[in-house]
Amino acid sequence: MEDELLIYVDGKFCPRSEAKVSVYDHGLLYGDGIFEGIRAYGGVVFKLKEHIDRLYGSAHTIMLDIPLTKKEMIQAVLKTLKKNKLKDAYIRLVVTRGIGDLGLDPRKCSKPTIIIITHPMIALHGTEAKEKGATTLIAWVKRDPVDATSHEIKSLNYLNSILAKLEANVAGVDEAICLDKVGFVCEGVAENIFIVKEDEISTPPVSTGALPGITRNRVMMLAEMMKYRVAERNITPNELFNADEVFFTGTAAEIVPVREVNKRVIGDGKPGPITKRLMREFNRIVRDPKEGTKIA
Ligand code: PXG
Repeated sequence: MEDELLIYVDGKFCPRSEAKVSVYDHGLLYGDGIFEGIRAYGGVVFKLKEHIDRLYGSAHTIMLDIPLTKKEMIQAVLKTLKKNKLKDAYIRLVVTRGIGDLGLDPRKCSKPTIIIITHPMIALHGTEAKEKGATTLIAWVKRDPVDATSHEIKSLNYLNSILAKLEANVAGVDEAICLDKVGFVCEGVAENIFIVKEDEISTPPVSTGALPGITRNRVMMLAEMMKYRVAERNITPNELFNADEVFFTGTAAEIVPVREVNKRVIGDGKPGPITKRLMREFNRIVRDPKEGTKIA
């Protein structure tokens, strides 16, 4: 089944084994490109318009003209899902600067490469992390600041996150947490982070270099609807260690409780009641056609 998946490359559908890009593509040579990770649940692509808006925002910042309108891009995503008969899927949308030469000047690239991969859903965090909570560490590598290759731009430069992930892997924990240059908590490697303390739910501001996550946004709205106090504010590592609850949010991760940070147990070491309530609510809304775009 997976070998038969069709991949969209520049308007054509190719079998997975034939879906290739040039070794002169600047996405490969220089990480010069952008992407989105999107999910479909039961035939509804969750927040597709928001992901497309963010993609075009990233493109605007890196001065990359995507040769499709937003509407055409949405149609291309839906068509790829339909071709593959997928209703529950992970979607990777990549736009690179395209084929150039060995110099980095983007003017050498005349046409962006557009890739849409759709895949049956894969779990980013195992069910054990979801049920019992993830173990984490604070990584040595600092999140790129907003005046550098910030993660606000969802670019193909993910080495900053990969360095943190490597450290988590080597230490045998589930996930890494990055701080900003000042030392405030920023985010996970591909997830935003929240803490709960005495009924206040807080998450770091985008000024720490965190991605303005689409899941983060929706979870903040959910928490407000549930009448919790919600704050976007700087969080210190000490506050993280002493939070009642900590959790990650992200497209692939959804909501994942955190039970340990650098061997400090969070709360009573189990997913907390507010995290569990938000997980239940989030699971309920993702299939709602009002929350996204229907495939059919
Ligand atoms: N921070 C970073 C650095 C991310 O890359 C998030 C936060 C969460 O944002 P959303 O909008 O998804 O709530 C991300 C998301 C992947 C993958 O396969 C990465 C992301 C999303 C989906 C898949 O690596 N990053």
